[in-house]
Amino acid sequence: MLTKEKPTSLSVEKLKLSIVRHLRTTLASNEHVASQNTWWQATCFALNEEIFENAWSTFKQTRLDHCARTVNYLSLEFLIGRLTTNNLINLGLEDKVRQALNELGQDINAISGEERDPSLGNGGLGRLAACFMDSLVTLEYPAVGYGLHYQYGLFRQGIKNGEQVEYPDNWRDYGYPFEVCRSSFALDIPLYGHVETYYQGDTMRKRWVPSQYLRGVPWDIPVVGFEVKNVNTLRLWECRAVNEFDLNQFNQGCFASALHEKVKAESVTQVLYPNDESEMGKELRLIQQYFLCACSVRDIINRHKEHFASLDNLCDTNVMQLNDTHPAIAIPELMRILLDEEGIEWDKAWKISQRCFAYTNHTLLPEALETWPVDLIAKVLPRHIEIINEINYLFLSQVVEKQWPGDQEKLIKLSIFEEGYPRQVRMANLSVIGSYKVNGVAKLHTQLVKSDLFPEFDALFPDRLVNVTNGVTPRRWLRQCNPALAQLISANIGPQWQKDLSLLAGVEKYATDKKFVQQYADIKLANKQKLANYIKDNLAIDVSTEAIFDVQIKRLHEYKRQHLNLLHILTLYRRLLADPNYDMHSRVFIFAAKAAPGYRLAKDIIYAINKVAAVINSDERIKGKIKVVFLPDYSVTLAELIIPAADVSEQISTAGKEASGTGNMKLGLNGALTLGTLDGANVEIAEEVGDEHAFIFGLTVDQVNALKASGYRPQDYIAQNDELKAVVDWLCGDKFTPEEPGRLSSIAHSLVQGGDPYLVLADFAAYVEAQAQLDKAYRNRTAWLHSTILNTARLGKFSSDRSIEDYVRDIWHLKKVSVK
Ligand code: GPU
Repeated sequence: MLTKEKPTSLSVEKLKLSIVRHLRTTLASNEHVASQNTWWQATCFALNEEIFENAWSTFKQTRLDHCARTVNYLSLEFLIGRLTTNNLINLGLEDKVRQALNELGQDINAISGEERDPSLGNGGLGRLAACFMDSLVTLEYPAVGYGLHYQYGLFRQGIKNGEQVEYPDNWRDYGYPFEVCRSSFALDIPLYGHVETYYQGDTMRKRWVPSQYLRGVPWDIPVVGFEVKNVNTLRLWECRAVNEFDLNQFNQGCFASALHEKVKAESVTQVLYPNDESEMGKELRLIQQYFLCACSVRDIINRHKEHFASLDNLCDTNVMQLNDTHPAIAIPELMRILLDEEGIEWDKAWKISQRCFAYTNHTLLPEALETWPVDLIAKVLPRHIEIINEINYLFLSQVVEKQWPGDQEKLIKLSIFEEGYPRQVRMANLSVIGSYKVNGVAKLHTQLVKSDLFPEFDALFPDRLVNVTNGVTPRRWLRQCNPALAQLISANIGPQWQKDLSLLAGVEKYATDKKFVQQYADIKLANKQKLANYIKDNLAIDVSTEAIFDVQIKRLHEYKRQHLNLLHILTLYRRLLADPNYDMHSRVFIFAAKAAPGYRLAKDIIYAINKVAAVINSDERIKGKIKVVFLPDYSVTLAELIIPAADVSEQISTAGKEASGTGNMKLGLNGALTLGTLDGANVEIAEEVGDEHAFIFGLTVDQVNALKASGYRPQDYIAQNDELKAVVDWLCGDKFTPEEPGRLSSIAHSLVQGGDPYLVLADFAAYVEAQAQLDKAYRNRTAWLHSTILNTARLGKFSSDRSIEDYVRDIWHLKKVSVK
């Protein structure tokens, strides 16, 4: 019912033969001795036989279609999650492979469980890139994802005595069966050195004389389309030394220093920086960014040049999408190639370059807007800083000065350079100036990009800034993570929703159908039971599926306000202690979140959640009315377990701070009701689902701005609210940390003396009230189930397929290439 059988020559018999053949000839094992992990690898290799053929067909077909325009998605992060089940579903082979493995005495679930999460991203930005790759290939658009082949992905999180501890994530350890090293496409990338001027006839030319090279080796991961033959490529660059070691030094007995270059080069793609939404200014990070861009731009040009002698028409065959400013150095890199290597004059080069780039902005947070010290760029990329200078000079003198003659303030604000000590390069300004389109990721966010972040750019280039609201792939975030619900939907409206999520609207009429409602409720209950079992097995906490499963899962950040959630939990706890008969439905508060290793307050909040959890969970006086669960090591795989089990989706960022959010979409689709502020895509979610089927609370962007402008005084809120005062005081004492009094006071301190930059206290009362409404609403079971089903039915807009069609229509202008 769920899958249309695709024309594939793979039968159960053939799959069995293939899996056993790989056990024996690829993996040097056999069906009698193979470990589960070996079985898993053999299964992947059997799938690859189909996948790699289709990848070649897709590549060839794109060339045959006159080199149809390809989008190159440049991103420092691709948070793809496990691929085994995803590939099985997309290939339409789930049932056959289950049967094949079954007949070989193996269990498909156990085998897919052998895969480690490739967690090559931090959070929303990296996961969005992965959803977009899934949609692009499923919609049959030519696309290449370009990223880095980190040896270590995002750290694994452990919790020790309540505190986050970080462990290395060696995700590929002894290899990863879905990737293939394409050494024939390796490239050498220049670095450091100086710039020379020389004459070619009468024309003065420049050339970069680098003092070092790095080798970029591509690893390709196939991206399998759903119910289509198309397979696109995710190409991840690994950095290696050009020379393995220094033979001279080696022969003189200096073994360690002979290896120095190798070790240094390999450090470039050793590890993903774990900082979400904060810039770092580290030389190695700049080199990572440049390394990705240089390898990818060179690769794109090489592909183009197989069919065209010049780069004049590069924008006809390619567009490069910058996933935030992280790969913005690609702009001066392409300019350098056009000017210095191709000998194209500036104006023409700029026209070509500008038509190739588009930039997605993912944040308004000032600390996340990247800047690099001019001196650092000048040292690492001496030619690029000259080009950036020239871009800036021409922009200020020819564009800004024309529009606002003599307006010094505009020049200061729009310059790519931020004056000061040290002088900095503003990557966002470079990206806006160097791109033909710039987009925000939700309606509200794009409005704010236009009105607050780049108002002058919007005035200068009125058609440049556009909105593309984010989306999530329904294949992973409904079909794969919630197979029972997917099955139920398909049984009633047919399976087409998987490729056109707007068809979920057809579910609406079943929201009052007794049988459907009961089945929907049974599925939610079963999903809750599965999560409850996991919680019991991993944390030894008993939770009842009768309780409301209230979920906040995302990176830990002050602006996301996990501490607002915590203050509410403390408030309920106090009420229960004061009155054991306090009337509330039982609740399980579920958190999962990683904190950047250097973000002290974020780690303190994790510690506080765990300490509060320990006290509350073991307090028999409250009879299990509240349970607090912090699930360690949040990942794509863990999200796939939690999301289908959620009743409530906490989306409580300070209005204006969350660009979009995408967990809000995943949770809503799976029937959780949103408890959220009017921020990011929450606004559009509430619009789609209807205010009566969500719990919207708190200050709006305008109210936040007005409050800040009038001089926000957090103490006033404490003075006016005894409950708030009491729970903030709790954090300062020893209630939850008897061995270390005051250990949680940093949180209280940030809220009071620290000025409460994210207005937690200002929104507290409204949040507690919204929570009370929600509690009441949950107890009307019929009405709640109705709202829940309407959430599934009305969120079809938030498919990444729709986002991709928006990008194609408004920015990329791609044609589909169908593989037959
Ligand atoms: N986002 Br910038 C990240 O996850 N990491 C970043 O470095 C930056 C943005 C997120 C936004 O916070 C989130 O609101 C958005 O939904 C997501 O990008 C995808 O656009």
